[in-house]
Amino acid sequence: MQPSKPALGVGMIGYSFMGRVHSHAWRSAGRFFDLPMDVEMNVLAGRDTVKVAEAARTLGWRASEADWRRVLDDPGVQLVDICTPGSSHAEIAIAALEAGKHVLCEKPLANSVDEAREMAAAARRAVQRGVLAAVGFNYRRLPATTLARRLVEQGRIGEVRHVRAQYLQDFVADPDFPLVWRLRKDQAGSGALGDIGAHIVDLTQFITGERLTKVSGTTETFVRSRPLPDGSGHGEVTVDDAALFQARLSGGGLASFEATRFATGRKNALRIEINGSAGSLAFDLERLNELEFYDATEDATTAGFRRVLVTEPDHPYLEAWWPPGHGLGYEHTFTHEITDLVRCLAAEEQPRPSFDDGLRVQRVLDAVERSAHDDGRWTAIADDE
Ligand code: SOE
Repeated sequence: MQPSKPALGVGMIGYSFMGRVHSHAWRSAGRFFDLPMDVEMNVLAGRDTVKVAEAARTLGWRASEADWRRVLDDPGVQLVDICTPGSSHAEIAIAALEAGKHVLCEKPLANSVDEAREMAAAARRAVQRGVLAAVGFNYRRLPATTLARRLVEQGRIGEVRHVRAQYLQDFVADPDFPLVWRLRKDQAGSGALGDIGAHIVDLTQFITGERLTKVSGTTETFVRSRPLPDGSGHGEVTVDDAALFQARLSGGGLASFEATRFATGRKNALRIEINGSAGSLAFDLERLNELEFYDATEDATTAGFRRVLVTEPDHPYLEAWWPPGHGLGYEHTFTHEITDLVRCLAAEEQPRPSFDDGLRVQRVLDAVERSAHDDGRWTAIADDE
């Protein structure tokens, strides 16, 4: 008989888009990967008693709760998964860590550097008590992006000279799209910058292993007034619709970033190209099972970008999935995120990205905003304390 595994009771807060994908991941991780703990989806919390009970039933949670604080008192919960808008991340995460619960928090970590700094400090205190915290930058968990990181680490593209990163969406391009929480600074912190720009900043730092050291940027809000969701009139858009910035990297390279919700026709197009002294890599989320690789050391008569189909069992995470050529999707990034997290918890190791990694991204977002308010002045990114 197999020895029984320790249980990991999970309490999740929030059940819209992110809550739904996280639920799928909590349910599937242990069915495809050999996890060292048994995940129990114990309680789902949300403000509306009826809706959260219905969501718990549909998404596979054992119980529901209308007050997130009660999740923190629940002895059956060892980990709190935060899938709420950014305005409540700091309060919930700090309270959960103080209550001795591990935390997984959706990105971006917070709505401001001050909040992120407090969260990172709480995580550093918690780790002394064996309590761990991670932030959910899910695109690190794709086989293709993890392979890209490994190739950079192995020196296959040499020294990083350029990063060209874009995250393009168009879901608010229609001026009649309502003033949802993602368009309100008090709830979301920022717009395209924090929502999707944060992903390409994290991915750049993850793949290259370098940091952004200074930025120069500009932001724009194209549609400044939108219909309120309840139909009672119009309200002001208080976040950016688009952000463009350039950066210097700690290894001496240059990087450019574009995050927009106004790229009509582009639904969820995250693209990143890295040019190194010995070759290049290119990734496009709309073709997420592929990685382009150019090896500049090859004979010039036959060298060229080759499309690597990242579906082999020896590719990252692929040991658990389908035969070669049978690709993965968006949801698998979260399944891999949960798998890596549970393995770290069982090994009592700090999961990555940590709250310190989240704070580093928050500092970049903040520097871009300050630069944009000062006509694009180059703005240094403070080192972490
Ligand atoms: C909406 O813009 C959104 O869902 C982001 O919040 C996610 O982080 C991104 O993965 C997809 O787009």
